[in-house]
Amino acid sequence: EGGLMSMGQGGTKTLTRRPRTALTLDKWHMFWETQPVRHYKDGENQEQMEGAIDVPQPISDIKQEPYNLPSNYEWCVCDVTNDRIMKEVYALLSNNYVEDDDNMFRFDYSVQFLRWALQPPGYFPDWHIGVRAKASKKLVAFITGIPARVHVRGKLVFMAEINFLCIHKKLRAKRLAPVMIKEVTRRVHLENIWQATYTAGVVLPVPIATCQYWHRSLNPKKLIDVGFSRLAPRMTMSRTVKLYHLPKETLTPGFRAMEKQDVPAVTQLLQGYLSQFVIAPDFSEAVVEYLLLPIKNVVNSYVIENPESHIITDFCSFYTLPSTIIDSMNHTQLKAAYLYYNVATVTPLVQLMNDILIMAKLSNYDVFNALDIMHNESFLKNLKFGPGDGHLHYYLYNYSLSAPVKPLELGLVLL
Ligand code: MYA
Repeated sequence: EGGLMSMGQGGTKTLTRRPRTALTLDKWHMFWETQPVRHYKDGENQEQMEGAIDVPQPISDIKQEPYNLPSNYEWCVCDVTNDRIMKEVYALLSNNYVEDDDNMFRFDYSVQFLRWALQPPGYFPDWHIGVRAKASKKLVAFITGIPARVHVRGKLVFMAEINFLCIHKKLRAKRLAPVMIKEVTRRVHLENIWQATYTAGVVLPVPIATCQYWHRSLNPKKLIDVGFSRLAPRMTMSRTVKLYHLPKETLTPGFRAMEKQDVPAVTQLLQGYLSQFVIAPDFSEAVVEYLLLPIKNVVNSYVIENPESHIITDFCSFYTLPSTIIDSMNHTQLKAAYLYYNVATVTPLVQLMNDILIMAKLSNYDVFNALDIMHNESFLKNLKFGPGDGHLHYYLYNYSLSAPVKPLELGLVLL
């Protein structure tokens, strides 16, 4: 992968769980070859069946004991309500989770964020899986699942969303990941759920879609100082600062933070909007209340309430995911906002997104990130987002699509 910092308009780096080495399509996947996922040999152009690859087993046939780990390690459940355990999870992830190719930035999911992400309505505590060293009890690996109802081409599918797969740097390349994936799969099966979805920067068999991150500088000086982006050719710092300047107040009348009383209206907006996408979550009011009511430094959500009719016409949201700046003199953390779910029915989407940028700027975020999914393409260039250098691949486990999906057909955001 060449040209990390060489994108036209002052290239921007992306932390998108990217492959360290380019994987070729015919790479032999010792583990993935054995799994119910699509395989490259299935032929990309051939017409595929749509639906489950393997049929569900009777629950009584599912292995009752956990998979075997190497003898020095043991399974544990990570109780995310426990402060001491969350400190350990945070320490593992903040030191060993996803980095960019040049090892300049590493995701720094906060404890509060992890708690939010891991306890949606109906979550299963034993899908929060840790691996400890037997002797020292040190937490050395982690993987999580949460339940989700996802529409796939109009069909409602009960799934697990798998995330936060992390193995301590000292234990890499020892084939621990396949055991962890098999173990989370076993626990998901025990709940009679047979499909999963996940995103990764690595190319595995076989992405259903490949998306790109776009970045909108909010604090260009800091982004350039820490090497996240660079000054575009023929641009000075002061012209760059001016270019990304935003108003001090939002522009749309009726723009305000979402409140509990908005949950039914926001749920209706989301259900209406998301039904057009090939892959999209099925949001109940309970899930909307849980995932989208604002939590400081975790998730920000806004609505437009018509000043006369008091009808909620539009909705937008972002989540907070900072990155550690690994070796910087002046700064330790990059404060990033990630676009989450939006619905614009009356306000033009570009205007709504301009307002959310203003909110992020007012709250001191350094950068605003968005994928090219849903209708995001329609405002990215206009609002001075620049393409990042990383891709994010979306996957389904045990579900085959009859055709690959375009980013703009995706209505699902994974954290
Ligand atoms: S994506 C974020 C992943 N985490 C990171 O990138 C953090 C930094 N990296 C690490 O901690 C390690 O490098 C990890 C791999 C843990 C990623 N997804 O143990 P190994 C395959 C799936 O020797 P390590 C996220 O969290 C690889 O192709 N598979 O390797 C979503 C090879 O298999 P194969 C991956 O480097 C996770 C095998 O693992 C990934 O020590 C979704 C090598 O194992 C990856 N990101 O550890 C998980 N990376 O030989 C799948 C490598 O076949 C869920 N590999 O090529 C599936 C659905 C399960 C539920 C189903 C329910 C029905």
